Amino acid sequence: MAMMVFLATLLPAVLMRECQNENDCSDIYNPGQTISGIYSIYPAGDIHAWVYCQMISDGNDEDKGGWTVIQRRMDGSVNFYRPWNQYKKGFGNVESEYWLGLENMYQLTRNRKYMLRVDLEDFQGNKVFALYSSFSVGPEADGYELRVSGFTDGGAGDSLSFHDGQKFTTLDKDQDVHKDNCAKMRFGAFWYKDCVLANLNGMYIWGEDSTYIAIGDIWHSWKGYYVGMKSISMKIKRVS
Ligand SMILES: [Ca+2]
Repeated sequence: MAMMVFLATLLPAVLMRECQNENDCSDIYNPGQTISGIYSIYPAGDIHAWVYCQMISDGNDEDKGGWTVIQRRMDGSVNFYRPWNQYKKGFGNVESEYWLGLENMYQLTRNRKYMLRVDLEDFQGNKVFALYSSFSVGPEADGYELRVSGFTDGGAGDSLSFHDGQKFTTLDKDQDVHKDNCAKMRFGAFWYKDCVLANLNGMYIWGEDSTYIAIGDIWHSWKGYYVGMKSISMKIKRVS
């Protein structure tokens, strides 16, 4: 309770609710809450997490609803080159850049069906997205394996299906199929294969930089290996 009061003082614009029945932003949206902002959720029913809920978007009808943002980049303010325990539990600032955490993603998707939308924006203000009708993350015992399918193109092209079925790799935990550690080679952490078409947790390189291949927060099918995004959000919504 003291923490709630503290946060309410610190962030007057932040919306907060406290209810353990709310597993994700869909639960918060459905009763009629339509304002995007920071909310409290319980991915596993008992473990608490703060999250950004995108309630109304600038997209079309199928994009409306309670989207739970599981990853967000917008200004390079948070360092995403982090070890396994950080990617497991989550890190960053929920009001700006953050990673919700692999364990939370597993708990959310283990018993419920979700779609995934990846929104991208470049430094010229162009916006595209990629939609996947099915998204889940496996348990830690399986390396938090990514399962993603059912691509629909929103202008971004498909750079994520390549990573389907891969385990998560960080700088200190190599679970990719490359002989070396892809997280170290690409300065990120991801469901790398041999290594990457989508390096969404890569370095924030402020646009185009061809010094090293694919180290930025890139999405190959839209901008290639050398153009980092200005903003990214990975968000999930329950499929009824
Ligand atoms: Ca490897």
